[in-house]
Amino acid sequence: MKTQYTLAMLLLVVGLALAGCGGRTDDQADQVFHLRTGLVEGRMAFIGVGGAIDGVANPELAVKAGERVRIELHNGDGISHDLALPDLGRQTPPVMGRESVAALTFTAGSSGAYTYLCSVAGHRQAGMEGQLVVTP
Ligand SMILES: [Cu+2]
Repeated sequence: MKTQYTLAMLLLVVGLALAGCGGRTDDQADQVFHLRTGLVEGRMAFIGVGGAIDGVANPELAVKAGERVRIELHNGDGISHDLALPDLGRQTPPVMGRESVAALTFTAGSSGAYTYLCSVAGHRQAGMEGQLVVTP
């Protein structure tokens, strides 16, 4: 029963994440970034997976204004995390349990540097912080 409950919760979280896309799918994003949670040199981090950010801790996510951006957060350490962009009022649901995934899709607005971070208490201070950089 516990497994079924966990599965139901997972489907709910994925459903909510998809609902946040407004019906658009992964393919329709101009930029897709995959970040995996883990430890780098004893500090908590978002670690880039694939492309130019592969293996980079708290990579700078470079996008252009007006682009559709999707950030997928993969749980790599079994600790509860999320990814929040406080300046944009955006936040993924929490990823609880190893290999769970949550995503955030949005259209990049005005140029500037926006902090992304994990909002779980103490995690930003432990290292989970990076920048989304929007250029014209
Ligand atoms: Cu965290």
